[in-house]
Amino acid sequence: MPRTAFALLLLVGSLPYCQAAAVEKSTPPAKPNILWLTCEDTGPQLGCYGDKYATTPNLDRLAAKGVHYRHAWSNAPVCAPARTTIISGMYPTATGAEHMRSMVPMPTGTQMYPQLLHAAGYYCTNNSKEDYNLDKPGKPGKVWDDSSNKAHWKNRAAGQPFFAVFNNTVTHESQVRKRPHKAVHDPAKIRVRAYHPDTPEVRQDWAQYYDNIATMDAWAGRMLAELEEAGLADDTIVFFYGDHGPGMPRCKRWPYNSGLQVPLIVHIPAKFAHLAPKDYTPGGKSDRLVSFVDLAPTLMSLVGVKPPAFMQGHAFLGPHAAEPQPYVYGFRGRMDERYDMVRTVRDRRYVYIRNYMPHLIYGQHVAYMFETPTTQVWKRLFDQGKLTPAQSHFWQKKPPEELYDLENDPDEVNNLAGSPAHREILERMRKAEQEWIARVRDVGFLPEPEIHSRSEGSTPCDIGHDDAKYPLARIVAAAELASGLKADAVPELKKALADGDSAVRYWGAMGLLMRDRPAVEAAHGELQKALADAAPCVRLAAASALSQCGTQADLEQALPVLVELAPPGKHGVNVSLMALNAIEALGPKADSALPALQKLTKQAKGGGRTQSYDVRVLDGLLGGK
Ligand SMILES: [Ca+2]
Repeated sequence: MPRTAFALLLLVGSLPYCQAAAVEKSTPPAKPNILWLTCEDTGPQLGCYGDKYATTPNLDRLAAKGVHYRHAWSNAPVCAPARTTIISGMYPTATGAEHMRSMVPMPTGTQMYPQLLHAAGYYCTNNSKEDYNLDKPGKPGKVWDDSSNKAHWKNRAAGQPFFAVFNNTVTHESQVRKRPHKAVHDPAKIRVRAYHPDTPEVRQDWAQYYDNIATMDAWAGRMLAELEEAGLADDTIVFFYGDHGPGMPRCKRWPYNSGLQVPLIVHIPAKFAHLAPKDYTPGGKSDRLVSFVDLAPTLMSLVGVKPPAFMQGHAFLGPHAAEPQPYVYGFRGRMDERYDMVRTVRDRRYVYIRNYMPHLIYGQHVAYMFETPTTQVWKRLFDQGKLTPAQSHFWQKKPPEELYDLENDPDEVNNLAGSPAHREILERMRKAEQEWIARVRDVGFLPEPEIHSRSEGSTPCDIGHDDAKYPLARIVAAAELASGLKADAVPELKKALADGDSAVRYWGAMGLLMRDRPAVEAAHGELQKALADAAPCVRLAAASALSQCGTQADLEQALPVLVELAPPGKHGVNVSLMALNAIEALGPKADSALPALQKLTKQAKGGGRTQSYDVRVLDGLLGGK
């Protein structure tokens, strides 16, 4: 060793601590560890968000040294599609993964973000909920080094940077209604939302929700202490967020702000100040609009990797941070056993909602949601006619469009879609929604069975980008026409039934169903012809229209078509589920079909991630018969 180098080594070795630190500073900064603390079903009901009723000292302390986002959205108001958005960095409406507990392959040429973190040298763990509607590519271990209830950053190799997710479940919907429970937060002091009735059940559920948040907060405190005790707090960027809005009806599962707004706190230690945005100040608030689709690109940016082009969100931290965006987006597809289709856009002040199935009430009977006392008492009071208009809204059919001013109406009960004073805002946000659909190539305009059948041998996202296989503009136009509910659209809807594309024909039949008997009578011949359509979804929509809105003779002709589509072994579980829903919508008019359905009880089991959704509808249909 040359003498000078040896001398330098001796010198460095004997430097006092502060000078050694100065030497370290001149070397490129190490990669940050990243810790995500997440929890179930939690909106921004934390002290740091101004909620004085909440007991969240640990998260408030984290927010006091970090930044919290005032307008963070989960994109989806329910677990699986929300988590699917995060893992892929893409909208599930684009990947065909929007429906609850469905399963589709990842688009060609894409990866789940932990795979990209691996490539950047990270040890990646998930403890432990996944719930992705996308197949994990490769063998076990390819996406996560460990994804289990044992997964922990402690198991990484010496010196390896880590990315670790911990998901707390104590705040889950199922725990809000768990009884017996003695409320710690005083139910008398709850702010009852304008859409909920003020009853003891509603107050108890909300109080329990806040109790669970306090328990979760203590857990977050322990997770942060563990990091501190390991001497890693200065080397670790911490995120905290909820996976979608509160586990209460009209919060969870609905793409209002009440279902999509989540708390998001980020703490960047001083060592990584260069990764923080310019306006980052300890204890600061950010007005930037961010959503789950932005998380994967933000992670890429934080570890120094340019977000890949397939990711549809925008990094909001690190060297690859994009400019703030004017809107965030939300959606709702099938929730458990019930179909629906909604798209949502918000800016800092307004929420715009487009309902593509306005003929269905908001509060369809999702069995799991009806286990919550609030849901039960709310429906009972509606049936008894004891609710105000704002409280009744949830149990009625939807308008095609909704617009809410979050500044003046935070509970979103005063629909401004018809307000002349808000016309320009409505048009601007409607345009933003339509541009988003076109930009990401939203494949949700296909009925769910066709998302799968059209993409056989490929992926829904891939075919979604192929105009020959998915003529998006024509299909969206048909859906807009159908669900816009304009009475003069009937001739166009009749024409749609003769279209070469089955999804256009489907929306044609749906549009007639949505307009009830006069439209069904006007298109009687076309609908009868559609009962023999080659596409099961078109037969289903036409049979629904004729059986629900037609004459007794129409019912007798159409009901057997629905019964034929009902066995899950015949056209797949999604067609079966749609057929069972259509039969159920007929009420007592479908009684003659019940013996045939009785035979299905042995076949129905959904299978895979759809679990027993078909069984739930069948049980409802056959209940007591
Ligand atoms: Ca959840």
